[in-house]
Amino acid sequence: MNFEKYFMGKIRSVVDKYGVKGRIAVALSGGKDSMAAFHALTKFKFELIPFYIDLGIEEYSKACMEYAKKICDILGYKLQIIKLKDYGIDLSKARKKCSVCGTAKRYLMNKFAFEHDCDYVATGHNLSDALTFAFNNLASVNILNFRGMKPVLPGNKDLKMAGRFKPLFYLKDDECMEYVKMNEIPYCKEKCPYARDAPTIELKEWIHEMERKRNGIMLNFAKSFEKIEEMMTRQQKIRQCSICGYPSYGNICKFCKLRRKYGKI
Ligand code: Q46
Ligand code: ZN
Repeated sequence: MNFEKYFMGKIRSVVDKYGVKGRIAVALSGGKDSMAAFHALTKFKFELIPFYIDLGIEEYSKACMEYAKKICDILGYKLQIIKLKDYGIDLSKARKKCSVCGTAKRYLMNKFAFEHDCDYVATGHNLSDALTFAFNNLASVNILNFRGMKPVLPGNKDLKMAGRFKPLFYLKDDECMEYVKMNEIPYCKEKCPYARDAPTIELKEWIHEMERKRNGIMLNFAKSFEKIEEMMTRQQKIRQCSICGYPSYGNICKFCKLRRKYGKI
């Protein structure tokens, strides 16, 4: 089987298994994975709405946005842009930058998808990222964060919650890179200046090392984690945030708490 067929087959297996269809908001970060995901999704019969979240991180965010615009020009789409600054959040002033950034991205992706009447928001998370995230949580006894170890999570319109779709869930880092190269997809090679998460980089290397020794182990890990996620009877109730009305585990969602902290609510 040629590589393109193999790559598209992995995405199709997710689409078919979970019956993904309809309007999909595609979160572009400018990096190789989201660009690859977007490029591949254009070959399906979806209605795609690409968007970019400008995190306001110096030159890095500008460079990434240029690449996101470039791929949209190539594929004939208009890029929509959301600015974190408009919500009163300045990452340069945040102490735990990645944690604030992660909460904001999750929130804004969902909000964008919901407001644009999309069934899902698609992201570029691949198999290597998913496993690194899972092992990192295991290493910190953070079992609840297992939620998300699935390529598709259903939405809930009543809770203003769009579905989540990770088309590259069964594809490794190097496979995404190969797809990008084969299709001459432009992407931003710069790293976020706030990225300094050495332990997760080491974890990722360790996972890839295991894969070199035992081909297929990554896919098996992912399948096992997916089963555990399905079996976990985590009945943490999702409700609506009393301030913004979007999904929340508590009375007030994490994003509104952030905005409160930064004095915009
Ligand atoms: S979380 Fe942290 Fe990333 Fe946000 S602040 Fe940069 S490194 S971009 S995936
Ligand atoms: Zn809220």
